[in-house]
Amino acid sequence: MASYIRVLHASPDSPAVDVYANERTLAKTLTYRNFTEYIPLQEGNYNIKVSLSGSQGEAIVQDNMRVYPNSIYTVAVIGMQRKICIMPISDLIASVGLNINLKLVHLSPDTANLDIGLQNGTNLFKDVPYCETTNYITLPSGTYTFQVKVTDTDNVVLTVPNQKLTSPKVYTGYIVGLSNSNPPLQMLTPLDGSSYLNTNDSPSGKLIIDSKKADVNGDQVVDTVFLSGDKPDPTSPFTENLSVCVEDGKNNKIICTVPPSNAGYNANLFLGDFNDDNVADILIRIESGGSGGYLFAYVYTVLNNRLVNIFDYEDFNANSQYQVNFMDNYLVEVTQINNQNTFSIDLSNRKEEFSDIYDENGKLIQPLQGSVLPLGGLIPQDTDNDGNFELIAIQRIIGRFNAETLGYVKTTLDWDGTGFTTIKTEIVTSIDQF
Ligand SMILES: [Ca+2]
Ligand SMILES: [Ca+2]
Ligand SMILES: [Ca+2]
Ligand SMILES: [Ca+2]
Repeated sequence: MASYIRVLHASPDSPAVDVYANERTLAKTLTYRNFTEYIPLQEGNYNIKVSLSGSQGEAIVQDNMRVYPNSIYTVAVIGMQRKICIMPISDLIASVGLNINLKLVHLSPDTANLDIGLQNGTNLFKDVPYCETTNYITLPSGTYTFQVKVTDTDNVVLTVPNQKLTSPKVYTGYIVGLSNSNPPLQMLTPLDGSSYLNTNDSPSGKLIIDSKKADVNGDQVVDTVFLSGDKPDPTSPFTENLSVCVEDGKNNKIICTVPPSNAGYNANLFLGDFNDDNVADILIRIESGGSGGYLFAYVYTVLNNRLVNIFDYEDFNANSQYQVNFMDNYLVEVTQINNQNTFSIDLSNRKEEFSDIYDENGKLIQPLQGSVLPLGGLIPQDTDNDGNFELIAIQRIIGRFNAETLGYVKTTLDWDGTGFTTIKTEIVTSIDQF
């Protein structure tokens, strides 16, 4: 894939603008503090032109910009309207690693050089002048309160509380606004494109792991959904830093999201309608690997040009917990903790396997428990033949050790208008019964 570019409107007193790269529209009616999505652009020289929205395209500023191959840029429209200018910012990073990467850009035209640190006094960026982009620093995942001070003073000009930054992602903090007037100073911390875009051969380039086509935003034009990530060992099916992106078939704009659990094996996409609006949604399944055989799974739907999560395996697991007790006469009782529904499994055809835990009369020698494992499989199936998919969730029931499979909990989930609800829970003894 090519290079990517997005636009930030950071000119505090300017009204909405339109931004063009040669003939291509990058931004339409973009207002202060807002970003466009990243738009793919071929390498080359571009004339970047900014005009006030509704002004018939007359430029208020224009500048030339070289777009290098496999690059990612944020083009900021900065300065007061009478001195407006265009500032290309490279969002490319050499390697993402396991931590958060953060850089800072100072875009407040009436503010002196800045020091940016944490509330506990740790300084992160020192003496950053207006129009300067810092290098990336790394931080652990966490919720941060940033303090912005005028360099070498104790004058805190901005406190930015509760910034939840999660790894392994890349962020930029943009300081926008004015110190001495309105709009006030503010820090914007969007995700950088290098967290999820694929630029192929770039140092941070990600591989396409899977891609599928369907209309996912309901405009009748087929879109492309792709799952991209890194493959640290090319001979292994293990992938990490997975992200899912939708390329809008109509305008080639790309929206992406990073699933909370985004590393594992055999990651794949399935497109189909789950929430009954006759528009395909996106199911992502990633195997954990290891002996447990767990599955990380998410369903996303496109709503107002955003990827909205409508199924998260962690919520499913939290609501699908069971108690497993061996009972007399080779019976196992499986009780759903939430609602006390009880099922039983008959092991009388496997007496030999369990001869050491039962006496000759079939009485349990001592109390013994098994367990129901977290989600192990998630199958899209139109169980009621009405044209949309339900989800069949599979959890393995084990006895004394992981390899001792007693059966499976099969849960059928259906969309109820606002979320997935369980319409049926069954115990099956063979995997063929799915
Ligand atoms: Ca579409
Ligand atoms: Ca749908
Ligand atoms: Ca159905
Ligand atoms: Ca349904």
